[in-house]
Amino acid sequence: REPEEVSKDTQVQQMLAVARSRGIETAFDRADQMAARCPFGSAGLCCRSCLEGPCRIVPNGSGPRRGVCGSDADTLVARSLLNTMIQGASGHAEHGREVAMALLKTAEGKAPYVIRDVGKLMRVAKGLNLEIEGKSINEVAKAVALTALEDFQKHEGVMNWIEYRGHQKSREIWDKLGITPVNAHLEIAKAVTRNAMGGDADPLNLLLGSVTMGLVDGYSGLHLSSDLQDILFGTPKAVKFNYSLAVLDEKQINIAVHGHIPLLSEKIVEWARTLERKALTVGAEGINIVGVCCTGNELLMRQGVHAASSFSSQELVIVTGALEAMVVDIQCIMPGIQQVAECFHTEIITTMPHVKIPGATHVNFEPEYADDAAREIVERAIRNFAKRDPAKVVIPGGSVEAYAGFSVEQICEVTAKINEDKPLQPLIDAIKDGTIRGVAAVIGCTNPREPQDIGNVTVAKELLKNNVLIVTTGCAAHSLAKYGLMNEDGLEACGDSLKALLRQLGQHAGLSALPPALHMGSCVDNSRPLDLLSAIADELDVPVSSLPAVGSCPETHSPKALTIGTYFMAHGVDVHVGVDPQVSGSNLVARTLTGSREDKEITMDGLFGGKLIVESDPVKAAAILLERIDMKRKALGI
Ligand code: BF8
Repeated sequence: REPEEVSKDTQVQQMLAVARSRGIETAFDRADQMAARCPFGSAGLCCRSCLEGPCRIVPNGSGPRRGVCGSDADTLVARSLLNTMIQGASGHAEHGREVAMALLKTAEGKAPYVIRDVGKLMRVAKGLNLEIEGKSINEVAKAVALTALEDFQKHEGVMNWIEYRGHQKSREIWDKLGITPVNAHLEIAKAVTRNAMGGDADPLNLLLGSVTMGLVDGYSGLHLSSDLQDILFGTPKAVKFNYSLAVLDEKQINIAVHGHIPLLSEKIVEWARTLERKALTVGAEGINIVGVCCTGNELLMRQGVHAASSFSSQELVIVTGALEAMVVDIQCIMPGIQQVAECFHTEIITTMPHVKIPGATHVNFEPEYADDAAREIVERAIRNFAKRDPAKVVIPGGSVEAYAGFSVEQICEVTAKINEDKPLQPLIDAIKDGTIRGVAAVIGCTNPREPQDIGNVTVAKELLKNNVLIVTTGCAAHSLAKYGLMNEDGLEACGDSLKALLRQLGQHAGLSALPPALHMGSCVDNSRPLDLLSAIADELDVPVSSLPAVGSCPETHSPKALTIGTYFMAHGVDVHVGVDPQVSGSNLVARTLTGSREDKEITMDGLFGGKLIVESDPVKAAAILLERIDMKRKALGI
């Protein structure tokens, strides 16, 4: 593909052309080389679960219809989907556990962090039914951390974070189906076991296992991480940042922070400030931290750190030739960054013992020694500045201003200026009278196989022009920021009633208007849209599934995005994916997920009220989402 075909972003196009002219290969090139997709894997019909195989079933019906053990296509596809879900849930659960350990060590005085949001700590403690009277901040923090860690240990009951955050009306359905998780690690181990050769062969039962993974992801991953990160680093408030590859600064030492957990990157921001003067001694004007992927989202939400790239173009940040270090933690880190870095002076620094890349430097991160690791990394970057080759520096021009930081707390702070007693009421009224036709969470990734940003931006614009309010997270948020949907210019994309409302609400936030796409954070912050929906559902005394709300993942690549989508569907929210979820090898599985079976009561839609919508054309996808929004409005009588 030509650069114009791989991305809507002209800076990405420019940097891809630079990379190609220098013989540097990136994910976009590798995606082209992988253009012919394996027909078995694409349909979910390849099984590598044991040494009788690998077995594969031909999607078109010719050849054997069962694997050696007797598993048919339905079982293979359901197992393959569950494998994907296990990966997604494990990634987010591990994120939550790491943060819980950091909070525990902070509360015990063993890690160099401070509790930045004591109010949120107390609210979370109360929500968990913990005693706070007469307790010190650290005592309460320790109790919250230990309650979080129980969600990886307990053997009876229900995960504490589901008791705390789960919507009661959804809980009733999960409990009745026997799929409510007890503890994240136990459920993940069970899912791996049931998926192994000789385990669960019932495709519908396996699909319920996938829903459990969605709930593990949602509660031990998303909610738990957002809550604890807010406690440690502060609950996001409206903040301005810049987006684009142009946020790299030729005159400064540039450090990219990439991955997901903000434990180390927050410290890097701190140490960059502390060591600023040292940068001057090597001829730089300062130290510039830029964000990539969800670590980038975490830092921009709380500190206004500028964001350079979403997932698919991560290697191009290095191709600018102006990056002294790229520091990575966990998830969504392409090993390809090392090959690209070897063409420049950039040092790739891995930081987690279970996420290493051959050829990269490893600086081990433990919360107890966070300062040592962050200091060493910043000092390495300062030393690397002298190795930069000015002849190789190409930084595109022009970046976009954007506003982020829209936590539920921040949204309610704005709406409380209209109705102090019932802050959600202005939003509910707007939904009821049609000023807001519906709410859509545009979330998920960018994928090197897909044209970058086109799906994310098109779905968002189609919905905005129909007065659907957009909330956004993850790399989709990067896409929307780039095209002005997080500043006042984005109002042009909105229908009249939504535009007027955003202007009215903006004045209460000290802005000329709220941005049409409200940036709620990283992928673990997909807890926030559901917290908002749960609170609205409570006010209306209806299930979340009754609300005119949808999710859309137009450009996903990650198992995590599919697990997040399942967590939304388990609450009754329809979810669109624009990329093939690789389940087409089984009609039974595909139609159960998409709600197109005759016996509706055993589809996702019939059981939970929300279904999967698979549509690669973003305009058609938006039309389907609007139909579903209108259907739910009608059922609600609004
Ligand atoms: O957790 S959106 S590409 S960076 S998986 Fe990855 Fe997808 Fe980006 Fe964040 Ni989420």
